[in-house]
Amino acid sequence: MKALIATLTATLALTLAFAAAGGAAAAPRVEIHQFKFQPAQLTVPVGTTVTWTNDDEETHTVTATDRTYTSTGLEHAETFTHRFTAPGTYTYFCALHPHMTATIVVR
Ligand SMILES: [Cu+2]
Repeated sequence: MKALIATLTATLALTLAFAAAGGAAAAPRVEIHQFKFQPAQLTVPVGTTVTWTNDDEETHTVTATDRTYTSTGLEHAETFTHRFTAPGTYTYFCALHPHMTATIVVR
């Protein structure tokens, strides 16, 4: 129990430090709006968690082109997050509307 509390405390301290250091850049967002991911290309540092929000009334998904991750069907106002842990160019799309594509560049 003591170890768990120590771990939680350390995690919280790290989270707070990260938030203080990163500000808005630490939590980049992609909006899904009128059948488009906006921005269509987003560049983030390694270790960043990206949050997608579905602004449409239509259901959408956030699905990696290489299928390494996918959201469930996101209803209006629902969100999905994914953390990018290695540098690269990651394309993704909506499994329900495959013409909807976008890219996360991780540096
Ligand atoms: Cu869609």
